Amino acid sequence: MTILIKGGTVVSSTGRSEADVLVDGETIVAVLAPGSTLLGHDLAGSVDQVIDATGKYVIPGGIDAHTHMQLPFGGTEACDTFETGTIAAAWGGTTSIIDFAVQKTGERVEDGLSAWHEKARGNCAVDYGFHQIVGGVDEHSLKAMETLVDEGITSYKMFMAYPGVFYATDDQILRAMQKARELGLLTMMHAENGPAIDVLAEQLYNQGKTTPYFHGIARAWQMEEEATHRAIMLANLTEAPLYVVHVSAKQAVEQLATARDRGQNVFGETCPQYLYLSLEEQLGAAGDPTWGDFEGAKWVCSTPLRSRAEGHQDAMWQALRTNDLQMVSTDHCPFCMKDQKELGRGDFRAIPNGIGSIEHRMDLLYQGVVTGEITLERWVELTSTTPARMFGLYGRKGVIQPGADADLVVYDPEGHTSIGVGKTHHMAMDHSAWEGYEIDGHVDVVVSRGTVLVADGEFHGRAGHGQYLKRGLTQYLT
Ligand code: DUC
Ligand code: ZN
Ligand code: ZN
Repeated sequence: MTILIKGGTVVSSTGRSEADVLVDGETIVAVLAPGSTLLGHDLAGSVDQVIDATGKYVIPGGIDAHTHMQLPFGGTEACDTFETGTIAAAWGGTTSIIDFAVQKTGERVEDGLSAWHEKARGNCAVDYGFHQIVGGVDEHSLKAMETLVDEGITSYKMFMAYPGVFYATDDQILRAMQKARELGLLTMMHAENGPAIDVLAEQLYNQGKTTPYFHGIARAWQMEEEATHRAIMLANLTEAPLYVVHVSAKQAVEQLATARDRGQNVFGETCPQYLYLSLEEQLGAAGDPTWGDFEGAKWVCSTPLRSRAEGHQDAMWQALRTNDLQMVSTDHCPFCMKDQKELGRGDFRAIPNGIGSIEHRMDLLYQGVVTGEITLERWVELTSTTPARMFGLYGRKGVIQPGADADLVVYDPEGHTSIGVGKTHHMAMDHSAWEGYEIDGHVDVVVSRGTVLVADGEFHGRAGHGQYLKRGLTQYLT
């Protein structure tokens, strides 16, 4: 099957140009100047399919490097399966995800990993890879880390939060980082001081402060800044590269920026929710007729939404411009209000943590181009090119060039996307965290390894098209 994407503006992380993209099978084989006769006088007439991209952008498929399909959490399980979550991803222009295989404390790393392969295999509509959550550091899990690189898993995650669930102590983190340094693994860190947060949360609860808003109060920015600093220091000592996930506090960014200025290999991502949503407007919401002052549960996630009055959202945009933060992932971890978030009615501590955004990341970030927060090129860099480089996929993913996988999105800057249930909602949640958001652009066509997944407002893909991505070592170190 050959496809010619014709007449569009090809956008990369470093520039844009008018060009036609020729796909043969699963691969991009040529990027041609418009009207080029290099491959014949009637290329359009000789291919199997022509996609007209006139007036539109052609970008490399999005890579969401932080998702949690079917994650068991908070007494329930994230409600998107690998099938529903990756179909929603495709609708939104994301053609690769990196999910987290989980080793819980007391389990073997190998068993956790094979359970995740079992969940994903044959069920994904787009390509998928794994990071490994190491939820219990002991001699056995440290030994098991040695096999990860061969499995194509070159990054692992630890938690400084969630005591009793995923929590790692400083001595465990130190030992894991030493091992990661030896193996070339990238350490991903959930940086919040979990034990201190649990004390604050209990105190608030005992004072009768039980609504979702207090989730954000308990998980104060000081808890994020402190843990980020501690992670950076442990990484500095061990010389292990560090990637801090879901950064939301401006003070945490300052810690990252200081370390980067020192030349340390320290990186950070933020997520759409920390760019647009806030403690005051969402966690404190009480307007939904069904949920009343429990409405804020829709937006309970960790790290939490932060106060707009304190300027965290503006600081996240700024950090994306200055490269103090390098990427935007979703931390897609969807729970329904009914039967899931509801578990925490009357006690914010029992609300499953997570927001679902996989379908809207490309659009929400594009809106940042429209409003002048980031450039068009930076949009591509934050959502595709850097994720590919950070997690060892670059060359194959994250770029439009001959030899790369034909993962391509035709994006219409004259189009429009109204986000909300019954409009663009293909995720499994019974609500949208982004209800009412309007985007001045539209994902028109999505191609994954040469197969058209989305076109003309219809899904043409299938569960099982997505393949497991064996990743190389990070390509982003300074
Ligand atoms: N944060 C969330 O919001 N959900 C899952 C785990 C996490 O760290
Ligand atoms: Zn986390
Ligand atoms: Zn996460």
